[in-house]
Amino acid sequence: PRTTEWWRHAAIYQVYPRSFADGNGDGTGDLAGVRSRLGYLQRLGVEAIWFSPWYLTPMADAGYDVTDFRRIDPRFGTLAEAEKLIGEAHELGIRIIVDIVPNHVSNEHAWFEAALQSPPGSPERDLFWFREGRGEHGELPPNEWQSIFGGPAWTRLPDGQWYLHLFAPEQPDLNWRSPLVRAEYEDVLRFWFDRGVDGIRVDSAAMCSKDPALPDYDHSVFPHPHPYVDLDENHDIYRGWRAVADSYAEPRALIGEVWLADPVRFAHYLRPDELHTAFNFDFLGCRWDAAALRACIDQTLAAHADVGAPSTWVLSNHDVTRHVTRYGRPDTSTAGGIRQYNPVVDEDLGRHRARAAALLTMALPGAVYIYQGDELGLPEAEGIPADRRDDPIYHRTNGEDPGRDGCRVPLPWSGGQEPYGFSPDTEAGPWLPQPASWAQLSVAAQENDPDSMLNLYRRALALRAAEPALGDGPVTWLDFPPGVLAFTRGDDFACVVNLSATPAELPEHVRVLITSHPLSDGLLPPDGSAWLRTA
Ligand code: TEU
Repeated sequence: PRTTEWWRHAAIYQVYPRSFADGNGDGTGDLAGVRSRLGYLQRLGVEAIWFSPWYLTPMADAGYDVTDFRRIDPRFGTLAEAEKLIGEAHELGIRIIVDIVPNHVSNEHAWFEAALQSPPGSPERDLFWFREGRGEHGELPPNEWQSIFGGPAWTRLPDGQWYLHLFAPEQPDLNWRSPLVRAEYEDVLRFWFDRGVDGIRVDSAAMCSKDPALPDYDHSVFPHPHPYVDLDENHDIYRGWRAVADSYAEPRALIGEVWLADPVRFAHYLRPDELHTAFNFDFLGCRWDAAALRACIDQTLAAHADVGAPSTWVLSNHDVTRHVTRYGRPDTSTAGGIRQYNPVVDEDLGRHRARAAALLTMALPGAVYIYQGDELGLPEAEGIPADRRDDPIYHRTNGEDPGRDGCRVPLPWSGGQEPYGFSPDTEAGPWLPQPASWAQLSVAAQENDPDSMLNLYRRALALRAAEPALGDGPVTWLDFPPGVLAFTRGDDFACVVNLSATPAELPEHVRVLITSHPLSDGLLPPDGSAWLRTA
């Protein structure tokens, strides 16, 4: 069923502005590029677009280091263009979600520049986490916390104080105990809601509050991999944001990036006075295995039922290895996880499974997310030379972790070689190199192939939008042989996903609505899925 609470059932497309489409030929994606392809997104059948940050940024962490939330980065365009884009998308029936980053700002943000100019103990420094170091001369960091990107989570200033950054040194963490920080972000939300934005994706939502004692944690006692994750104080922040969102006549949604393994603590963020939905990273990281997926789906639905929130299903994003590559690991026991570490990958197997996974995610209850390029069946781009890599994770781990550039390569639209229509023909190449093999994966190459991934997504999204049983609502599991996931939605819709190694029989007297692969003698092939009309 579909209601005005669009976040409960929408098909949401993530645009990573730097790599979607380049309108001015400088090799970097921009809002002009997106505006010229809104028709493509409408034709695909998406109901909302989530933009990764488009704000003024030095690009130390690809835009997640924000200098000013009220300005569009000149690489992407202007505020006027963003407002036009919002209007044009609404004209096409597409909602807009912007990405807000509360945990930190850029080290070039006015607040941090003021803090650097101010003495220890000043109010300017109180907006962040500045501390004296340990050791005889304060030469050791205030605690042993490690940055998620590698290395210590502290950087020392010439005046001897250290400041906290859970991510890159260019991303100083904000002190959310400060009323100034809370007031500013609630005003930023109003700034975008006032401009017609329909939703906010909340970056690193479980990490904003810290125990002011900044203690080292005994990990045998405190289970979180990162000690600073998920303190109850976070919830106060989002109760304030929820009050802002609920003050608008048109429904505005708060969508949390909540990296929490504990489903109950995860669901706490989705209580009726907090965030509306959150990304389901358990499902994203789940290996391609029927029992594992079934357990993950059941756990997700139970946790969400407890707080009355809609679930969400996502397979890829700008932080993880693309799922065509993750699912392409022949050993399914390693076919989950969020980033690959040079395993053997069978790309065709991965794409085969990704087709089945697309129908699975679109049939499950709740909202479904599509990362740009999922609809083309793009794999992780391999072999990006070190001097072209941009991700601080790669650089801070000296390549130990290949980082996230491989899932951020500019999309292939047409043509037989770089820039594959991503940019108008100019001498400026795309900001990351595109693989030679991507010619046959481009939009143009798939446009008229009825069996392409692109047309599978188009057909499935159109069916999903037209099927009253899909979107929000219950799911009932059917008993099938091991390795086969099957469930019904509403009175007469079923989805069957065959993760076993042998063809699977479908129920009697059904009409097949769509399959990820042709049936063979009426049987569903291994790694295949189908939607059925049952009555
Ligand atoms: O990601 C938060 C986050 O924790 C991820 O970085 C994740 O832990 C990691 O990438 C996978 O191991 C958000 C954004 O999605 C990410 O792009 C930013 O780099 C990060 O916050 C800092 O803003």
